[in-house]
Amino acid sequence: MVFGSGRREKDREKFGERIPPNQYVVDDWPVLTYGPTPKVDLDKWRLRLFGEVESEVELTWEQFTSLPVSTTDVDIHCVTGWSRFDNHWEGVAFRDLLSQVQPKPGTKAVMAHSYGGYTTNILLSDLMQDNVMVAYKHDGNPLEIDHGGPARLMVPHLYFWKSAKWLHALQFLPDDKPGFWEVNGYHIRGDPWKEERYSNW
Ligand SMILES: Nc1nc2c(c(=O)[nH]1)N[C@H]1C(S)=C(S)[C@@H](COP(=O)(O)O)O[C@H]1N2
Ligand SMILES: [Mo]
Repeated sequence: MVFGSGRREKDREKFGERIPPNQYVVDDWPVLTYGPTPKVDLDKWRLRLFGEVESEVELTWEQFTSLPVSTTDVDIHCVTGWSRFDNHWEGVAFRDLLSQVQPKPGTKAVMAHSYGGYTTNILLSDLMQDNVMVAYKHDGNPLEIDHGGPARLMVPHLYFWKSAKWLHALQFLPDDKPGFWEVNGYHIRGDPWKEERYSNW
């Protein structure tokens, strides 16, 4: 294996514009978790939609998986440098999840809350983009616990720390504010194409 800028330069030559600047391609799927991995039984699992919404909801696993199913094939990009091509995801599109609540006028951002306490902020306009979903299957199999099962947020056009594993709640906010890694020096938005890796504020 070639590490460092050599590998990044080679992959840029090989894959061209498909790969964001200064990333390299992996064939395996690294696990990146800060802290312990929470285990959530499906009968206790809930997805809470709260904050700046007309009325809050809490979905059970059965209710959540009864929502329309979407699939998408996308590349994912971790801020530590790896990109993984051609991931096949299955889950509930964020736009379809929004049919469950009515965000109040002026809602700008969402804080994703994970089981275990991890948080990350995403602009509502980013969540409304194509291919954003709460995913529960990857490459045809139920999402493995290390990769965020039962269900994780999946926002492929931003660095992958925005894709909260073990998703438990989406909190609608009047203004954007930093989550866990954003407080600790990561960029507030995290666009890999603009290399928004570290803090701009
Ligand atoms: N709850 C939670 N979600 C998380 C993380 C985490 O530590 N806890 N790590 C983030 C980071 S930095 C990345 S790169 C991806 C990694 O997902 P993976 O382990 O499935 O590759 O999950 C993101 N979501
Ligand atoms: Mo990451």
